[in-house]
Amino acid sequence: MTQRSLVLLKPDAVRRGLVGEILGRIERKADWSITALELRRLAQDTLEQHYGEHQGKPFYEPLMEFMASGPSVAMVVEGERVIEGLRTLAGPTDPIAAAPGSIRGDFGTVVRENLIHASDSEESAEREIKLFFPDFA
Ligand code: IDP
Ligand code: MG
Repeated sequence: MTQRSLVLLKPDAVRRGLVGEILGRIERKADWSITALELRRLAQDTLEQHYGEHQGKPFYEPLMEFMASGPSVAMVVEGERVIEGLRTLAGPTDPIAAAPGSIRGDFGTVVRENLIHASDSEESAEREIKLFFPDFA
């Protein structure tokens, strides 16, 4: 089942020089491809739309501040079961609970700075791809 997902390598991943490492893990999955890729500082309104579901939660404001603290890498990944596959590759939200071998489990310690975002459903993926890459077919 071919799917697509919107992935963000968050500002901590860029700052810590982990982009190549994380991209490599995504690239090495059989039959997956990166079909759009850009390093950019995410605009406030883009972030508000992206994380709208979390508005009002205690972690929302610090999350917005963190996500605006430096450039991120935004990309579209396409291929066999990428939605579930990327969530597995990333590991659960809390990096301390994430298994070693996962991106968050290998490189993260605090929940906010957990290195990567990956779409959690096909519906989210379509919405997020439109938001981050409006010209993408
Ligand atoms: P996800 O990224 O695994 O889908 P979400 O629950 O959608 O996790 O939360 C979005 C992002 O908000 C997380 O990736 C993390 O950066 C941050 N976050 C979520 N829960 C907390 C928390 O309890 N404390 C601090 N930051 C949080
Ligand atoms: Mg989420």
